[in-house]
Amino acid sequence: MPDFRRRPVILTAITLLALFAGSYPARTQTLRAVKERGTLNCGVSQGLLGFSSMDDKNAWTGFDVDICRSVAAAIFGDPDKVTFMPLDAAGRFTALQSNKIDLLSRNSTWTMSRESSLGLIFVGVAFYDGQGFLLRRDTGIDTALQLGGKTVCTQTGTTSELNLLDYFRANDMSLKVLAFGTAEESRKAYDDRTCDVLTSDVSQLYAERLQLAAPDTHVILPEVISKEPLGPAVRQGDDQWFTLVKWTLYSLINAEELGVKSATVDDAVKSANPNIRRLVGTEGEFGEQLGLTKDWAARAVRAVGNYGEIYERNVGTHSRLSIPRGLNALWTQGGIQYAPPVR
Ligand SMILES: N[C@@H](CCC(=O)N[C@@H](CS)C(=O)NCC(=O)O)C(=O)O
Repeated sequence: MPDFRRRPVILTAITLLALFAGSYPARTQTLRAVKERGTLNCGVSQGLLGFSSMDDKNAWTGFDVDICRSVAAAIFGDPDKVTFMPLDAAGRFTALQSNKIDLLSRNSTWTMSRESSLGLIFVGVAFYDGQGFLLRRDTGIDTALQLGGKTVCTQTGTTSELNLLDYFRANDMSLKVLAFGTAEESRKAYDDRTCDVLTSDVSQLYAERLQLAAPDTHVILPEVISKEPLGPAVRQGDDQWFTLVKWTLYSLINAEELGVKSATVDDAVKSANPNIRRLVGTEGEFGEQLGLTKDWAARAVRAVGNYGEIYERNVGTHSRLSIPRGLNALWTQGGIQYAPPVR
């Protein structure tokens, strides 16, 4: 006689099995979808000089944009196979959660709650940043500790908004906060003196300052009040995609360390150095293990350059922003950019 009491147990087991079988492909679905679509959907900011903005030919350009392009080049051999989706701070994570984008590369800070409660995962740190304050030089203020009572502009849905309150509370200072939906709105409010101070990641303050009428009349105060490790993020649950994006970023950093540049990738293929050989695919099957071809990293570096080239071109000494490398120098050069080895 059948034991009906065991039925619920069996049914639960079957349901769990079906769920497991059904969810397994999720672990590899992003790369497949990107390949089928023929383009990478990449979320970027709406217009942040040096990081993601449109150039005079209406092409997306910048540091964050180049991260998107490097992934497209690793997959397709073509850095233009990217559909850029400009997103504001408040909408960027939902765009990733709802599959609108495959990758978020938008000056986003890696924090615990963005992973523990939003279902996202950061692949690494592309840019070590921190929060700062911008204000008019003629105020004569030279330390953030003199900002008590000021009106400060910031952007909603950002870590900047949260750190700002922490900093003023910790230093027992009052303030008035004006939080806007976009960077442009905050900048305008600062420009027309609705607020006295603009706060954001320091890299963004460099960018915003260039958009003001007389950039030299504004200063960035020396205090950096937070850690803002900015990096690309993906959805949790697709380990193959996470690994692919993470190692594409690391390949750019490793390429700089190994002296492999956009213009020298073809020579690197002939190198006798085993580290270079593994990076560019002359030795090993690292690309295949990612679901790509052996020259995945060579394609990425050929298309956008190594990490140092990307940095200098967009935000460093070869750019209008001219942000010193600082923490973003390689660990071998006094910074903390350090990529695990390709091996
Ligand atoms: N890194 C911070 C701040 C990111 C952020 O969105 N900052 C604004 C303030 S300037 C911005 O870059 N906006 C660019 C845009 O709206 O296009 C975070 O992840 O919350």
